[in-house]
Amino acid sequence: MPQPGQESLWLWIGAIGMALGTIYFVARGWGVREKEEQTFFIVTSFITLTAFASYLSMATGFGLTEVTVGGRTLDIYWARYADWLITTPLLLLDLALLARADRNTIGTLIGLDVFMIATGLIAALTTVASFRLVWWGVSSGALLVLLYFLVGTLTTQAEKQDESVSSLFWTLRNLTIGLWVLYPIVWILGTESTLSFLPLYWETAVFMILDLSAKVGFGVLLLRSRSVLATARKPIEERERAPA
Ligand SMILES: *C/C=C(C)/C=C/C=C(C)/C=C/C1=C(C)CCCC1(C)C
Repeated sequence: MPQPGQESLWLWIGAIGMALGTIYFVARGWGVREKEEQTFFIVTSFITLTAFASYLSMATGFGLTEVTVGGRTLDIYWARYADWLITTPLLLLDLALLARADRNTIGTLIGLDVFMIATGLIAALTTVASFRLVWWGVSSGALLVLLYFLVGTLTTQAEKQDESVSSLFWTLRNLTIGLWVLYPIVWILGTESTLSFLPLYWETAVFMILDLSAKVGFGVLLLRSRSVLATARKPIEERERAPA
């Protein structure tokens, strides 16, 4: 099993950050009694808990493999993709619950997302340099379609919600778009594309900052206001009987 180099510093920081995020979300959610509100705390805690395990596995070398591309050996942290396969659908689920999205919208978003990460994993493990870029292109195409649904259908559904809910949705949606588009760019600049403008050390640092922002940062903003979460999940009829 290959062992992480200097970049393990960032992986340990990532693991600690995800652990602290999880503890914080669980602690905040502990006293919440309303089932509908609890959902947000449960989903969000599992996001950072999963990422914690992934970072720990990368820091300790389990999540690392080597791929030989055109005679060059690349260090590939495959555990990232296992993490993202679970955590990115959960992040979308949080957004969808906030927007009270219908089942087809949730299915489409999560389907595109799983397709994006799975094809990204193929890109990372493929041994022919040009095919790696082809898979990167396929995965990036899925990201663009996903963002199209996020900005279109999901936003339309969110705008039907109370003002406080739709404004929180707006903030989290923009944070998500802003951060998610950076992932394929870091990938292409980093070691995975074999271009290596960004050496593995710096690539690992940037992914760590992106991951902490997209998960812990996202969670802190989402779970900040209990009253907004209560409004977001209150049954529609109840809301109409007693307007907030
Ligand atoms: C918490 C982790 C998050 C929010 C991860 C998001 C990851 C992506 C949006 C990854 C996208 C990629 C492509 C669009 C192209 C291929 C390479 C990937 C997997 C980095």
